[in-house]
Formats: sequence, C-alpha cells, structure tokens
Amino acid sequence: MTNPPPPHDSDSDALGPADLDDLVDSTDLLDDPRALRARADADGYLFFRALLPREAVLEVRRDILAAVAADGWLDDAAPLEQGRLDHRAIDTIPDDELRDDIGVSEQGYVHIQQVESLHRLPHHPALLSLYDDLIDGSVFVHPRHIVRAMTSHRGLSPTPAHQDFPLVQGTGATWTCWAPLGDCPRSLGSLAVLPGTHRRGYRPVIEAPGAGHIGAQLCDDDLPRWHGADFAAGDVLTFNAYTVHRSLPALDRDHLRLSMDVRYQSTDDPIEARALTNHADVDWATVYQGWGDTTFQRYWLDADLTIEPWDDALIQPSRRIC
Ligand SMILES: O=C(O)CCC(=O)C(=O)O
Repeated sequence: MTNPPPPHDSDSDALGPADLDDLVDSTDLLDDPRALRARADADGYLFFRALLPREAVLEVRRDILAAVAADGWLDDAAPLEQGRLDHRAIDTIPDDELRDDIGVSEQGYVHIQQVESLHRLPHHPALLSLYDDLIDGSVFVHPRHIVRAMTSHRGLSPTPAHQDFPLVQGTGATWTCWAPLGDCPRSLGSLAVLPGTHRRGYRPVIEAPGAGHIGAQLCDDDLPRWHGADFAAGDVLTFNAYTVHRSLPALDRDHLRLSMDVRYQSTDDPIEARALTNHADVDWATVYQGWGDTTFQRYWLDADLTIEPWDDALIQPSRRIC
C-alpha cells in the first residue's frame, strides 16, 4: 500500500495574482433565493459586485483612516482616502505590540474599533436581506467585527489558507461577509476562496504564520484553482465557515489594505461566547465612547441565544485528513 501524499503546507503554496480564476458574480441571483442557495451549497461562497452602496463603505473607510492617521501611520502628504503608509512610522511599532491578524498595534486597533460607522455597516439592509435568504431562522449579526488594516510592517504575513470554523466555532452554518473598505485590487492582498472546500466539513488544523496562526489541510482532491478578484468598494464576498480562504500576498507595500469581516448565523444555532465580545479585547463601554446613536450597542442582549464555551481542541494541530 502506498502512503497518501502529505497535506499541502498551505503557507508555502505560492499564489500570485495570475494563479486565480475570477470569483463568480451572483448579483443576477439576488432575486432568486432558491438559486442563490443552490450556488452557495455548490461553491461554498457567493460574490456580489456593488451589493453595498459605495458611499456607505467609503464613509467607514474615511472614519477608520482618520483613526489610523491620528496614530501617525499614514503619509500626511497624500490625501487621507488613499491610505498611503508612512513606512518609517509603521516600522517603529515593536513586534510584540503588533497585532499580526490586524496589521497595526494593540492600541491602534482599539481606536479602529471605536469607529461608530464600522458597527453600523454590517446591519445594512442589503446584507440582512442576503443572509435572510441564506440562513434558516432569524439572522443574527455577530458584533465581533474584524477590521484588517494590513500595513507593510515586517511582522506581517498573508492570511494563511484556513477555515473560519475553528476560530469562530458555534455552528458550521455561520457565514462570513468579507468586504473591502475601499477599492482593493489583488495587488493589495485581497481575499481568495477555494470553491467546494466546505463540503468536507471541519478540517483538523496545521500551524501557519499570519492571521489566526492556523492553516487548513489542503488535499489533492481539492479544486486546484482559487477564486479571487480586484474588489471595488461595495463588493461583498461571503463564504461558509468551512470554506477555505486566504489573502493574497500584498505586492503594493505603500498602501493600507482595509477590509472588514463579519459573521452571520441563525439565532436557532449555538454561538460561541467570544463572538459576543469585541475583537480589540476591550469592553464595550470603551468601544462606545463618543457614539451618537445607541441602535447597534449591545443589541444581542435582546436575542434568545444558546451560548457555548470556546473549544481549544479545534485549533490544536492534530490528525491528518489526507
Ligand atoms: O482579510 C484577511 O486577510 C482575512 C480574512 C478572513 O480570514 C476572514 O474573513 O475570515
């Protein structure tokens, strides 16, 4: 009997812009929930051009860039909206203060999380309507929104090929919404997905550098082609918790790659306790300082949720699946 080939090391798999097929645009299915679900079941992802109004996304971009600029990491000779980095300032962030899943320092990330418009956008009617079609039962928006403000800091690697399930837990029926906060071509390190990889369910993890520090085992029968895009502000990529995804290497080292990732699930399914906490690891009162509107503050207290504890075993490297 021959030994099965080892799982691919998801980090050493070089993946350049030319190795990608285009994400399939499902905008034409938005009025057809049955077809939308069929495609989501088949591919494990859906992509939409201009699902969100560009101006709503750019408002969040401006608000976050103002916070990043206040921390001194942007080149103030360039217009704010460009997000042009001040390399010298970025390089002064000590490695042990950098959040390598985010791209900036711990304290800088608190300032980003305090941006009020960031916590409003995930509740946009276009997103709620999409997830209403995709999810059985009432849609619950996790408040733990993640912002990637990926800089050129020496301590950063592209996000490795991984599944969200071991990091988000709760239910495999969770969907992630990945939306660039501004135009985000492949050269800025946008996101790519591996279609169909959700079908195998949870994959035991391998260690990997980059956000999350875990990778998914990729097998020879996984589809060999990644799907990606040059994203514009307003585009949305959504994928199932088991769909393998990664970021592309950032070839443009001069600009911030700004994006958000947000999770949606049914109130009928269990949710992991950390999903209700803030991603900057500060309490909500700190996040809400200076907000003008309370609509999206602590809204989950009104939801009837089944809250489960974190299971550390899901992020421990263990057996091989291929
Ligand atoms: O934006 C990234 O680099 C990572 C995003 C991600 O892993 C996610 O959306 O689950």
